[in-house]
Amino acid sequence: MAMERTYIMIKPDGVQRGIVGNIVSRFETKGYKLSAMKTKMASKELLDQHYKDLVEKPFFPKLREYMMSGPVVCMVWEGKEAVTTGRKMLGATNPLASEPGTIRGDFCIEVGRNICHGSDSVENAEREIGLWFGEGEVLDWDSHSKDWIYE
Ligand code: DAT
Ligand code: MG
Repeated sequence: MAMERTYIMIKPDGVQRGIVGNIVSRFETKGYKLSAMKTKMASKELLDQHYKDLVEKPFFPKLREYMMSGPVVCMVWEGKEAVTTGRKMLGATNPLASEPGTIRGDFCIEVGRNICHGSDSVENAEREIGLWFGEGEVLDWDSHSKDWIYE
């Protein structure tokens, strides 16, 4: 079975508003495996790399300022189709277009305060995990639930 890892990050508004537990709980109860988690203050350089395709956009300075305004929670979740499913669980980039039941659909209103990030491809997930986590921080472990989650 092809297992994937995705990089999920709770942005400063998600941390400030106390939504960390709810977001972690959704991925946990879905059946995904937590491979890494930590709090961090994002640096300008790290954000420029993370959002490398967006640095020329007019909204980028505000996005960077928002992302540096407080701690973020960095996580790696692992499981079958974790990247695509993680994006579905987050909802659309613009929270007003996100379906109820998704994280953005349930908890936020504006695109500039959309509380979470999720990798959009397996390739980008690997790149982002490498940016936000150091050697040895992402763990490979066996979940005792795996035979109850996967056939
Ligand atoms: P996503 O976070 O859904 O992958 P993205 O990678 O296109 O979306 O953009 C990264 C973040 O940048 C997004 O979560 C919020 C912000 N952003 C995107 N488009 C924007 C816009 N038109 N105006 C303001 N902020 C925007
Ligand atoms: Mg993106």
